[in-house]
Amino acid sequence: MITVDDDLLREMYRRMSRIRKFEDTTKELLLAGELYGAFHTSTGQEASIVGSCMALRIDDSMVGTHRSHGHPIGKGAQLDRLLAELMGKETGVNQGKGGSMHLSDFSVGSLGETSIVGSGLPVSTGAALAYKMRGEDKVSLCFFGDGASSQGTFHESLNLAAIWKLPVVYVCENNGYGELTSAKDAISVEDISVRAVGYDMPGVTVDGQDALAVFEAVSEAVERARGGGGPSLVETKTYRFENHAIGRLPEHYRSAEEVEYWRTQRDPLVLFRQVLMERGFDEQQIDDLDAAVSEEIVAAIEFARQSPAPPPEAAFTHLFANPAPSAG
Ligand SMILES: Cc1ncc(C[n+]2csc(CCOP(=O)(O)OP(=O)(O)O)c2C)c(N)n1
Ligand SMILES: [Mg+2]
Repeated sequence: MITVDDDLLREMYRRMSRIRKFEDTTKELLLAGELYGAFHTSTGQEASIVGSCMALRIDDSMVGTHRSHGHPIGKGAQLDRLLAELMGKETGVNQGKGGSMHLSDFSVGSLGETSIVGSGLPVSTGAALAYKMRGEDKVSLCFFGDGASSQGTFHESLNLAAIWKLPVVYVCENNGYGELTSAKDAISVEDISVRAVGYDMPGVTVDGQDALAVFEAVSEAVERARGGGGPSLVETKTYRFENHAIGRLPEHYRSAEEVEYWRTQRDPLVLFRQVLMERGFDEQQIDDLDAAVSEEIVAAIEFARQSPAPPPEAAFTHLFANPAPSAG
């Protein structure tokens, strides 16, 4: 058993609260027309994110997915620069050029994410290879969905990581669906963690709504990776409370009862509140944590709104090749 002190418990709740309020805010701003594009929120998956990220050191790296506003926050990112990025502002973590699905924040070890499902797997495996070759004791963690676990990149990455005993932890966030398709119709196994057997690495399935259960499983995998024991696969069974992307696709593929069940009975923040109370925190202390996060959100919105858009010439910087048209 890993011991978790009060400071860690408090920080876990704070980070989950930051993700929940940040995502609720992005939904509100999107529907109000202040943000635009396809927004895949991680509401409902906070325990999986925070339990995993808090098992890492700040200098360990993490790679996210198309559903990754929450993952950098789980790793400790500032909300104001993240929101400014979603608004396409110059003060954003990627100077307004990344946006919702291409965020990175190296200051907290968030290596990045892309909209290509499964693309993070080889990136995180490559980061782990770099750490091993340089003799660094860092660990690389990769988040991906149940849908991504059937991509070729999943199998290629796990195979290489196992052969080379790379310091990488694969965290499959199984929220039961890939867009509108149920995992039951698309995935050959009930528990994705059993796929680890094919690559001779440990695989475990945990309750993804229980931050402590995730923290414990990922901490064990991180310790193994850092100690030279190679990669692991952790599957977190979770659920996204919102539609695949806000305001985009119809909801007919899941029943209202199912969504209601997860929202009311399996909300990771409500469940963690109970854990805190059992550990001696009182309601007021938890409300105070939420109130402080709300203030942070208000400040982040103000910061993002007030920030300037990038100047037009910024379109020609940060390119692999510079195709800027010549004046003549
Ligand atoms: C290579 C690729 N194929 C298909 C898509 C379209 N697409 C976007 S999200 C998604 C579902 C991914 O499901 P999962 O990996 O379970 O992640 P979740 O959205 O549930 O977090 C698909 C098929 C894509 N973006 N990239
Ligand atoms: Mg999924």
